[in-house]
Amino acid sequence: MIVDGCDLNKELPLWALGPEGKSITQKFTFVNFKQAFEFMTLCAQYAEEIDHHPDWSNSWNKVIVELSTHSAGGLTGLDIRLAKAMDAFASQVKQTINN
Ligand code: H2B
Repeated sequence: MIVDGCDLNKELPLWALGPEGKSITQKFTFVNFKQAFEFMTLCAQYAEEIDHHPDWSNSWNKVIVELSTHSAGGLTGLDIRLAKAMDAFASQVKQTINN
């Protein structure tokens, strides 16, 4: 599926398409709660900057994320932007803690 010029399979391979193609989801797994929360903090700051927010839940070292543009009733370029940032934050946090 292509959203705002982004081929989801190619550019966001870790994300799965939700029901009816109206959202994308990913389960992020970290080594512990501290790392998961560090990831969530980075995401929250970015979400505020772009005024676009994830639907998510956290259970210890796991963060389950669903992205969708509520006002549009489906996926937009803002979800793509947030998804790419979240992928980058996840690898940033994992490197920081593991090194
Ligand atoms: N986040 C998401 N995921 N979808 C929206 O439609 C949305 C949002 N709308 N964050 C924004 C906030 C809107 O409610 C505010 C008023 O700009």
